Amino acid sequence: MQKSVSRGGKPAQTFLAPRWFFLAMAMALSVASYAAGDSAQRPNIIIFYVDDLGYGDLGCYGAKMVKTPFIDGLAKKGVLFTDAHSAAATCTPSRYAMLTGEHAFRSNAAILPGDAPLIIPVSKPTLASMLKKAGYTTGVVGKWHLGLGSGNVNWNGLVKPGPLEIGFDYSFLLPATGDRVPSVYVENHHVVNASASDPIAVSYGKKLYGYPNGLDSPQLLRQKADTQHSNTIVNGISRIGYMSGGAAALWRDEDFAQVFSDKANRFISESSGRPFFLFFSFHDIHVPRLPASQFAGKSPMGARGDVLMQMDWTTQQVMRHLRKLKLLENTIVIFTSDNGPVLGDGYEDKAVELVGNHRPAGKWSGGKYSAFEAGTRVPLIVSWPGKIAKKRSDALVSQIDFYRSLAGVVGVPLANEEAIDSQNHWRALLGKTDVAREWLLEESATLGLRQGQWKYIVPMPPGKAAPARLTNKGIETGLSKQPQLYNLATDAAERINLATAMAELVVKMQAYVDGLINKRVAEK
Ligand code: NG6
Ligand code: CA
Repeated sequence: MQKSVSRGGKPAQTFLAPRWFFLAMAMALSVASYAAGDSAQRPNIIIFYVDDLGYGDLGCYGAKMVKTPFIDGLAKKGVLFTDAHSAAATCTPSRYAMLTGEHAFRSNAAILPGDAPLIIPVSKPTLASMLKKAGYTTGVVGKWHLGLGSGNVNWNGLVKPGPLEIGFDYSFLLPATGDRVPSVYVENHHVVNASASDPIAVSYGKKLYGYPNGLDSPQLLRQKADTQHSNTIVNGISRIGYMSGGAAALWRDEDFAQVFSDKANRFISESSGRPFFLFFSFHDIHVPRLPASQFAGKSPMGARGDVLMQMDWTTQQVMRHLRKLKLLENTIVIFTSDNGPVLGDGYEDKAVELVGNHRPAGKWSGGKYSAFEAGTRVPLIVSWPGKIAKKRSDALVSQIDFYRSLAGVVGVPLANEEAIDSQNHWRALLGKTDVAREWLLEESATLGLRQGQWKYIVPMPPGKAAPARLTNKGIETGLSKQPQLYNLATDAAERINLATAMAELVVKMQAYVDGLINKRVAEK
């Protein structure tokens, strides 16, 4: 369509308008008819999104020291993926990418403080708004970490824009992370139990008083923390950032699993009759790890093992509820993680000391934050009882593909400028084929490109601080000032850098990355 070209002085739009009009009408009709049609038949969709769960952390992915029987059961009836990826090695960029179908580097979305504004523009279509168009009731329960408000949010008034402005009908949130203030729940537009007589203030700069902080009052702490996590103490745990007020609104970390599963189940009950989309976003197994009493001390791996068990239980609570409502057969369940695993992440909770033989990342190197494979290679299980059979799939897929894949399922046509990094791999997600992505981008402090067995890691630019392959906190970053090329088929651990020996492939893969950085529309 050359809409700017004109003939004989007349704007070309005059000639094109009727075609656009018919196309637009056809699109509108197809959506409307789908939305109005047999909505009862359309599958419900749940994304269980665990925080910081590693490739090797589940029984069905080889874990021995910790038991995850319920999720193993899901895998027994569904498709278990061995080469599935979050879009990034940290939370905010992964979530941004999954919900928008666009890589986070395009809008510089990085880990956010707890007072950050919403980073998804309200004008941008999202996975939730797309499904809403198709007649779905949409909800998000749990960790958000995509910002709220538009700067200087008033925690005592209307907290918006947020999920409700980008396509969700219902939200019950932990605004940022468990280790960041404000340590309160936000339901739809309001802090739960906010009180005008005890107003909430939040700061990520200036110190606020009202609650003790970790540096001044270490004797009040239940877990010792690093300096970064040593600000406001809530529930015996110091967090990142300062907060005052809102005493009646403060959460108890030990309640998260119960509170979130109750809220999710209520959302499901209230939406039955219409198809629903639930984004169930765990706090587990992120720090601070404070399991409910029924899980505390139950695993041989300390707090990290306990919250893994709790995460398994939480999934079961929601799935049991589905069974009770007889919705199991008509619900697609997608179970995955926002980034790879980490042991010590700010608190002394014995995760490092008690890990024993357990390998949170399985056979891959790195983990959360890392450019190595375990940064983004995470568990993915897709289950749809009665519709898909048990299978282990080696298809290369990304969470960024949920957008176009699900749009295909519910029949919503997408513009070329929408979800530009997303590809429709629905057949692969259902285990009907092992052919999916030819290439896949892994985002961390740099970019990595997968093509078949090859893994290329873009070197850090000369101006950036010298990266360490291993930090003093034991985190294998995978960053280097040199290009890195690995053959994952023979070198899963990314130890033998072939970049010099295979310089031509490096040039090709870098050119491919450059092309992806510059692209503006979805691929056909
Ligand atoms: C980091 C925090 C880490 C964790 C992470 C976010 C420090 C030193 N580390 O900045 O503890 O909160 O942010 O994790 O502050 S994520 O899973 O949400 O990406
Ligand atoms: Ca995370």
